[in-house]
Parts: sequence; C-alpha cells; structure tokens
Amino acid sequence: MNKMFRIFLLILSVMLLLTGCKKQSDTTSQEDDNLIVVGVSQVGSESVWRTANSASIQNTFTRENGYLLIFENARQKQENQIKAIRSFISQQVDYIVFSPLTEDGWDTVLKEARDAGIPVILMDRSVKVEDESLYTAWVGSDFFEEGQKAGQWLADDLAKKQFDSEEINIVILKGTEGSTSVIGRTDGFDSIAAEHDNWTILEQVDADFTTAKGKEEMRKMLQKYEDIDVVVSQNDDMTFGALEAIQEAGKTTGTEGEITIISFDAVKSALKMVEDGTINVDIECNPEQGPYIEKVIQTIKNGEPVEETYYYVPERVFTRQNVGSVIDNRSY
Ligand code: GYE
Repeated sequence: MNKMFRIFLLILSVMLLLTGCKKQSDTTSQEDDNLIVVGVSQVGSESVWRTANSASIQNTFTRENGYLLIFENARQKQENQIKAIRSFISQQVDYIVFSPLTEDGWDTVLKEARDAGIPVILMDRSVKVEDESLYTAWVGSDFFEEGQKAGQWLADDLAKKQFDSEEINIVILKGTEGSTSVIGRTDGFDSIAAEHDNWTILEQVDADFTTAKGKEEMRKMLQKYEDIDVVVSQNDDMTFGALEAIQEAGKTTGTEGEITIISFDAVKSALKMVEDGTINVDIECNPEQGPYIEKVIQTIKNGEPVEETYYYVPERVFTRQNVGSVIDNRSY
C-alpha cells in the first residue's frame, strides 16, 4: 500500500466513525424525546429500607420502560430537596416524585410546581399543606396502622406470658422528628398504650433512623433506667445500634432475653435476627413503591382521574413463627 493510499484510508475510516457517532446521538436524542421525564428527590440514604426504596425507583423508571429518571439524593436535608424540586421545574420534567424529610415547609415550592403545570407525587412520607391539591397522589404506608400493630403485638405477647398486670417499662427510639412515618408509628403505638395502665413509656428519643444514633441514644437510656422491659425502635437500623448498646451493657434481648425488641421495616438482616430470636417482632414497611408510583403516572398520563390521594402498599408482621417463609426471597 503506498503512503497516500494509507492516508486516504485513514481519513475515510475517521469520517465513517464520525458519521456513525452522529447517527447514534441523533437516535438517542430522538428516543429521549419520547421518554417520560421523572425527577425524583430522595430524602437520603439513612437506612437499608431507604436503599431498597431507591433501588425500586431506579429499577422501575428505566429507559427500557420508557422513562428518563433524574434522581437526586437530598442527604436528609430539606433545603436540598427544595433545590432539587426547583431544578426539576426549570428542567421542565414531566413528573416530580419526592419523599419529604418532614411534613412541614412545602407550600411555596409545591405552588411553584403547580404553576409550572408539573404533577407531584409524594413517595413514602407525606406533607402538611394548606391546599391538598398541591400534590396529585401519595404512595406510602399506613404508618398509624404499623404503630398499632406494634402495640397490639405487645399486648398479645404480654397476655400470653400472663404479664398483663405487671408494670411494663417501655422506651422508644424515634426516627426523624416531624416525618410522617414517625408521627404515624408514634400515634399508632400510643393509641394502644393508652389502653394499658400498666405500660409506662419512660422516654421517647429522636435517633434519626440511623444505627449510630440508635446506639448512642440506647446507651444513654440504659445508663438512666435500671429496668427497661421493652424497646420500640421505629426502624431496623436504629434497632441494630440499640442491640449493640444492650449487648455492651451485658443485657439480653428477644424471645429468651430480658428486653423485648419491637422493630419496624423488616429488612432481611433484621428478619434473620427475628428468626434467631434476638428481635421479637418486626413490623413490615414495604419500600418497593416504584411500581405503584408508575401506576399513578400512567393513570395521569392516560388522562384518567387519580381516585385516591394515597395508595397503601401491603405489609405483614413477622415473628419467629412466620418469618422463615420470607427470608430467602427478601431482596433487601
Ligand atoms: O422506616 C426508615 C427510613 O419513612 C418509612 O424512613 C420511611 C422510614 C423507614 O429511613 O428506615
């Protein structure tokens, strides 16, 4: 091959490569035009539950399913969520989905979304706003019912052990103050506690749904109170921390131990502890909300009315007796 011919071939192949690239990017942008753009502001990554919740969103809103997902992690800060929502508005997304850190403080930014004509779907937690038409739907759990289930389980368990008239000392590890899950779980449990004069709630502390804070707060309460009978921990991550503190204090937990442990979420690692008897009961909270949110989006897209302002996802109560059937299939 002479030199000139080689140069000619080189130029030709570069040109072919460039046209190829251009073609590809044209197709991509055409495809992008048909995608439904969904901006999601996730509250953070504070728990195993939350990671599973994010995965559910990411696995639902894929290109293959016809979506372009813009996913923002607010790292447990409301100001980051407000910033993310404003950026979704300026990017003119088709739908805004967000899991509000706490219930208060959303009126202004939700009005901005409404003025821009973008439907807002609340995920997991809800908001307290003057005008409820500021959001289209809420996909989440019945947290009040979860709290009631916890209380009812305790009442039944104490009755079984014939402890119904003994003094029962309870401490509560609460998640992020002002969040829907905390409000519901607390009120639900309290509603059952109010029916039992022998139950004393020694203290309720904020441990922000994290293992580190769960451990720290539990350690403090163990130093303060000699005789804790029951720990109600509003998520599994705080429970893991609390269990460490209890073990370090030389006390035992669970079906054979001194302290009864009631937890929420039912992630796989906690369910294993239910199975081995370290945790007495775990109240399930389903993080797999992606498909439910997609259903709402499709309903809106088809111009059909969204009948409910919220959709509850099915949930169970796990004890040593029934946990075996679900552990293997649990993906989170
Ligand atoms: O229980 C906890 C998470 O709001 C239901 O938030 C959610 C809670 C969940 O961090 O693990």
